[in-house]
Amino acid sequence: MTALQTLPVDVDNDTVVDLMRRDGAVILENVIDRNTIDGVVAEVMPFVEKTATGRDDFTGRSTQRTGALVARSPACRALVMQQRILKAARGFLLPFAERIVLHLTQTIHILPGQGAQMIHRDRLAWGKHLPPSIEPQLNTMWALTDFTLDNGATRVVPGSNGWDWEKRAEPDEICQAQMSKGSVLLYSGSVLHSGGENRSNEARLGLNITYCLGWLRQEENQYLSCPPHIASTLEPELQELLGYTMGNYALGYYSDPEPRDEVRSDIQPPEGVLGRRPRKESRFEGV
Ligand SMILES: O=C(O)CCC(=O)C(=O)O
Ligand SMILES: [Fe+2]
Repeated sequence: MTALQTLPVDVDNDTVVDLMRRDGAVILENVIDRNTIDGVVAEVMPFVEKTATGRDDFTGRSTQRTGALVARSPACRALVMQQRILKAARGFLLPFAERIVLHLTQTIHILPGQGAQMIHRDRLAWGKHLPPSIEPQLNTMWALTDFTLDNGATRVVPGSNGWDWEKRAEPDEICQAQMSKGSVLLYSGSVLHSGGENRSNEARLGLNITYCLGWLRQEENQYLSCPPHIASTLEPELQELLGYTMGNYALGYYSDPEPRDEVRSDIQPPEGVLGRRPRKESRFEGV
């Protein structure tokens, strides 16, 4: 059985990327400090507490999944842009694209009594249409509580990123991402994994931030989850990760759907969001 490797945060990027290619997953230890974690938890918990539990066995009937975290939580924005992690994500994904984008943001709060999630590959979000040689996605699971064998630490099958699609994992091939609060599990879209069973009396809180190739459709619709009037207040790097810039020479342009100035000066924008929409002269400009 291949074990899941745990590395110090200052390890060189090639080692991280090589392990991602070999095992499909690796843990980086103590990437953020306790104060930063406390800040994230304080911002996300009010939303988590209002989130309904999952609707089926995959989303988890005793699991709360809470998204739109770029719009909702400035502290999460910093983690989306955490440079150590972005370097690993770019090293892993950029052989296959010009740029990466944010695929989803989601806290996963596994409550006591939640059984293990079914083992899966996240790249199935795009069906089986992408050739196996393309790595479409890199996930991060930030431990906002300790991740233990008992409280639902993510299950991972190291090396299964290279397996045939149909091959099943034997129980002794499944590892768990035991890690302390502040550490991060990196795992590819191709590796078999799942949420673990929570047999403890405490909830497990993970922050799943994932990145994908810039030419793929994002799992969480970032234009709706972080609409233009919020996106226009963010740093350029974050705007780019959301997808509010050209993905390539022709990818992602837009035209003003209500060209008021040029065509009908009598149409005025309604109050509210539309009135605050970024204009074409901003960096959101299309062609
Ligand atoms: O909660 C976890 O540890 C993993 C969840 C997961 O893999 C998923 O929902 O796709
Ligand atoms: Fe998953």
